Amino acid sequence: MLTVYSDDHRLHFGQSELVDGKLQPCFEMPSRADTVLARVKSQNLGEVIAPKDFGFDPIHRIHDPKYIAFLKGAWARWAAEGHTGDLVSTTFPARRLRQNGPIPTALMGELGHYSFDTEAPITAGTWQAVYSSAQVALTAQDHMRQGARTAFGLCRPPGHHAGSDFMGGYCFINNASVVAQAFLDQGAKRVAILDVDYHHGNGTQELFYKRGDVLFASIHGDPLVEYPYFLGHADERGEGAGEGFNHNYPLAHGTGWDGWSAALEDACRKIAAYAPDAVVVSLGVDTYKEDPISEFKLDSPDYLRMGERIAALGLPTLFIMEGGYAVEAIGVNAVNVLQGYEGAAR
Ligand code: Q9C
Ligand code: ZN
Repeated sequence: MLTVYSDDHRLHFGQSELVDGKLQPCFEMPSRADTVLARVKSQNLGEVIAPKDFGFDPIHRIHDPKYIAFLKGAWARWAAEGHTGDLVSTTFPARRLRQNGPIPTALMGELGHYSFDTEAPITAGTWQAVYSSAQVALTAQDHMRQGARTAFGLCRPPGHHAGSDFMGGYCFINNASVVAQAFLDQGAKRVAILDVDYHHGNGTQELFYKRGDVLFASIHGDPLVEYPYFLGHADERGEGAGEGFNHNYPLAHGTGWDGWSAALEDACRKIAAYAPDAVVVSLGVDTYKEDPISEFKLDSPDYLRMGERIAALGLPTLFIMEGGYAVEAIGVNAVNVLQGYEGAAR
């Protein structure tokens, strides 16, 4: 399996995140991608290539160009104001504040408009890393356009919490959604996105909620008790043309492979019935038993089984890296999914 990877991810290095009222090092750190890349190489998964540049058009198919322009320019504005620390929003337009009023002109106000939490810090190199992460995904997708059955976009930063015009949860551009749209724009009739990250892919759900050409299935911690809290319940089934094409599997803290794989089985049956031309997997491995911010109990061999079940769909499948914070283990776990897939696909 081809892997696409860029060193540019290192340019995004948030200094801290608020945990228990204290600033601690960000869980979403550069060493995550290094660990996964090292495992790809040590297992001889296949060739590793650098991304090509597909420009802004495929990104603008998913995200509001005003949001993207804001992301691109935010650090320069912040630095021009004399700041040196990470740029992080602290104010958000909650219910009964104006959601669609005038966009603030002050940097901090505009940032709040385009954010839903404090967990996507903008640093000096964030834009370049985010842009390259999207190009990593698009280059893996392009490999499949040329005929490959599968590919791995080793994206960092991750993307599935980012929506049409907002960042949050370590995410800025929704890489999985960008490549799903690219498949459609190249002639696919239907694409399924299977999100196996521990957290609900709220951004991806929002982007395709009213559309019938993308099915979204997500297995995640129950939002009653887990981030991102405000989306991801089982009764969210899609709207309008999207009715019946959104499938959420909220699971309790403590869920292990038995409960998790039952949800995967159901999701895979829904995907098979939908008969998509391609599957995009939002590959988070924060379901691991030792993940520092998560509460599922998957073990490393379970990820082989996960890959095998996905392969049994018999569909072209593009894997896009999302979360996973047990840095030592995420290489083994992510590559186990890919090797499980290839073992069964062969
Ligand atoms: N301080 C992804 O896995 N914080 N994002 C949760 C821990 C946000 C996770 C609380 C977690 C975002 C891509
Ligand atoms: Zn996650």
